[in-house]
Amino acid sequence: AMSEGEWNVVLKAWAHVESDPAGIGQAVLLRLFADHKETLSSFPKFKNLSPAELQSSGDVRAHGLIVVNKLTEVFKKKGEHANSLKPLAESHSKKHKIPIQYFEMISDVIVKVMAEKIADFGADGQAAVRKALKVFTTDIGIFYES
Ligand code: MNH
Repeated sequence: AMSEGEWNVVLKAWAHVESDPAGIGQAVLLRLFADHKETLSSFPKFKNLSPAELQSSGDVRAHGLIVVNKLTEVFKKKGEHANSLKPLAESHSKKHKIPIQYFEMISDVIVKVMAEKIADFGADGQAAVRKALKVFTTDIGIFYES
């Protein structure tokens, strides 16, 4: 579990993401599709787009915003997030059929993109965000199995 202090470090770094949620969300999805091509097949809306079409797609940007906004909601709960994660786990396991490993991949990508976009995202900030995303993924995984 995460301490109050660790959550506060996460929220401080995440405030940079909240200042450009669509831009960062878009960058995260584009990086996910570039670095882990298999993840693209999970998106009926995107799987037939070329790399150039993905880059300029307003739909990709809109979905990036949805992803970031959900993480913002979850992180602000500082671990008391079961009510947010249960429906998310249910849709991703049963409807979208997303392997839980893909959540580990997007977590790595989120930290990478944040490190590139945020000037003062130091080792402690990175470690806290990495840990928060691990808690998030682990707790989703629990609902996947139940
Ligand atoms: Mn995901 C839809 C949040 C990771 C594939 N995702 C949604 C929705 C939210 C969301 C919110 C809309 C409501 C719903 O369907 O439940 N998703 C997230 C978050 C993460 C995430 C916060 C992790 C961070 N999602 C992933 C990963 C994949 C994925 C990883 C696949 C590689 N998500 C989807 C697909 C949809 C979706 C597919 C449905 C998109 C659509 O057709 O509109």
